[in-house]
Amino acid sequence: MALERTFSIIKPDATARNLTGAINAMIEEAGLRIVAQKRLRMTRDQAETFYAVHKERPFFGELVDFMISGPVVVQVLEGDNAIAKYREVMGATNPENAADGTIRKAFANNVQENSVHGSDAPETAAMEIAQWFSGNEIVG
Ligand code: FUP
Repeated sequence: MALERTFSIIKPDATARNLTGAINAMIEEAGLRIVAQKRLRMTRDQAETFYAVHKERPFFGELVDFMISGPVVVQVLEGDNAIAKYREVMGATNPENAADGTIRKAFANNVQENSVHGSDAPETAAMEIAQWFSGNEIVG
């Protein structure tokens, strides 16, 4: 198995409910290592850049408003097959469809306020990590 890195966000609905530690525990229990982490408030420009792939979708404006509505925790996670593994730990985008034991099943409010983001492929993981972290902030 390949040692990979993926990019994660603990979203404003989760930081508002003091769930950073509970989510980090689920990440670590899954065998993923948090090799970089910082809490910040996204600017509108940063959120629009991050979600540029969804620019034409009807929910884009609301999604950006939500992502800048409160603090987030951005992270780099490392482990074997980290990208696919974290997608499994996160659960389906819509918590109504998320499996038991997943972060979104446990904590998400709805399809928009769904507590976490995780990269969906190696190329997006690399781009997303580079948007938020410089090399010397990531300590594996
Ligand atoms: P995911 O990769 O599971 O986060 O899902 P997507 O890339 O499909 O969607 C990215 C984000 O857009 C979701 F996390 C939340 C938001 N979204 C909505 O607000 N409404 C929708 O109908 C679909 C997605």
